[in-house]
Amino acid sequence: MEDLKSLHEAVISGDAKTARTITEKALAAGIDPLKLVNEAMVPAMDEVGRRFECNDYFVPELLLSARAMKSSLELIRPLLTARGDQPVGRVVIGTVKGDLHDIGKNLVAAMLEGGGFEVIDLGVNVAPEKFVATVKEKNANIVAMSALLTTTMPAMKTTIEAIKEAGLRDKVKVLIGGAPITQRYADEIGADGYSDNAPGAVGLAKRKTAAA
Ligand code: B12
Repeated sequence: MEDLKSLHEAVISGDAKTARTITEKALAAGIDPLKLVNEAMVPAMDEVGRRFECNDYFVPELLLSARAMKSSLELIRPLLTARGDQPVGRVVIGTVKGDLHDIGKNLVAAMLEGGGFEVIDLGVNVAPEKFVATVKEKNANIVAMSALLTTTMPAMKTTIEAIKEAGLRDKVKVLIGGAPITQRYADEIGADGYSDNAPGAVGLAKRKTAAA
């Protein structure tokens, strides 16, 4: 499909304007927004990551690609958030302390909203105390954490510990994700669930709230 290919290329080359224009055009033509995300944008960011690894790309290029991805996602996000009146559950989501990556987290947040959850998005670089305070304040039943750096993964463990110390561990299910995260790591730090993709995060959130 021509639009998918050009969107893929626009994200790789960090051309936000073109990425947005193609997205607009594709959505107007009735292309499934999820198809744009899963078949053009996510593979494009994978390619950007690969180029970064081989030193073909550096941080400025990453930023441009991330910006292109965001400008396109701005158009897609509202379409993923079809909703009923009663939220299925309330999720506090954020990228953990020290970590500024938010593309995957934003996708997960949008898909959770689309799945009928009320989502409180704390953004990036979220301290454990902030997660805890928001769970209390908003009476949330899910905490969703994202980490993209091996150096920030331990902040997930620290956050779970802070939730325990605040006496809230029985009240919330903790879901984690991000490129370096594995099921094994989730088990190791006592998280309730892990998924390597956004639709998987929604399934997980539904199962975990149903089981509560
Ligand atoms: C874009 C990008 C950036 C952008 C981020 C822009 C932004 N607004 O997010 C910028 C340029 C800012 C950046 C900076 C850095 N980055 Co960077 N970045 C990337 C890159 C290329 C893509 C990440 C991405 O967006 N992927 C696309 C999304 C859709 O995928 P995702 O995040 O994995 O999310 C999916 C799943 O994981 C899952 N998921 C995500 N969160 C959650 C949460 C839950 C609860 C669940 C269930 C699921 C889930 O669902 C998502 C959707 O499918 C990756 C390479 C890569 N391939 O991952 C490097 C990468 C993550 N960065 C890396 C590095 C080293 C850095 C820097 C340290 C570089 C530097 N020297 O300054 C800084 C760190 C800044 C900081 N403190 O955070 C390394 C990390 C290495 C490591 N082992 O830790 C990577 C892997 C590149 C590499 N191969 O070296 N980066």
